[in-house]
Amino acid sequence: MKLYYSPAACSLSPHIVLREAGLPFELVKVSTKTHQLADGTDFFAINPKGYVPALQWDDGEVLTEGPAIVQWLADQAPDKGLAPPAGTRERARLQEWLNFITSELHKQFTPLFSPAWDDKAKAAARTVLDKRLAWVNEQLQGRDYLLGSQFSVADAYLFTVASWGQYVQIDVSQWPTLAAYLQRVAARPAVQAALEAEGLKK
Ligand SMILES: N[C@@H](CCC(=O)N[C@@H](CS)C(=O)NCC(=O)O)C(=O)O
Repeated sequence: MKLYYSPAACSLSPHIVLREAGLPFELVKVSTKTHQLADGTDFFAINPKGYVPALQWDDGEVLTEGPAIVQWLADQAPDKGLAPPAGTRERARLQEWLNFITSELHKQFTPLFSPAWDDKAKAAARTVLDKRLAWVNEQLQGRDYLLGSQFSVADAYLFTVASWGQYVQIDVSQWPTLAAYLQRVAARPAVQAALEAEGLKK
């Protein structure tokens, strides 16, 4: 299968999950500005939504939406414990986190990266993000990962999104539990390998 990605974008989350799961995959880089692949292929022809991540199975069918992709990947490698079994209360907790990260964090960062939003809109997004990240910091107290002691796909997503703070002057060191958590996730070999492959290692 192929993962269409852009360096440091939200596609880093399924990229980490592919490596944590030990599944075979090919990375295909997409420019989120031109919506083209390196060889000039129009990305809209692959994913009409135009955004990454997109996962393409070997028969050509494409799955989009990060939270759906990471859960499907986790279910391909159940022994890795990247998602609790479907139908359990623990799986519902995982989905609660994925939905929170996608709607309350990921999409609040979007205005901060876009020249289309004015300063007032950006300031409002910052206020929401500060509140949400402070709440995440509290939730992580006494836990190694979002679901407890076991790393899950929600951690791959939170790590990806919270790491964007460095690009938009949101200093996560003001939330020490969250900052320590991000270091813990960053230290995982699969995360290091994904960062290296995307050219993000410092
Ligand atoms: N709802 C989508 C959003 C994906 C998304 O926002 N992708 C961004 C990068 S983080 C992107 O590719 N933006 C370029 C564009 O929308 O044209 C998901 O959760 O997967």
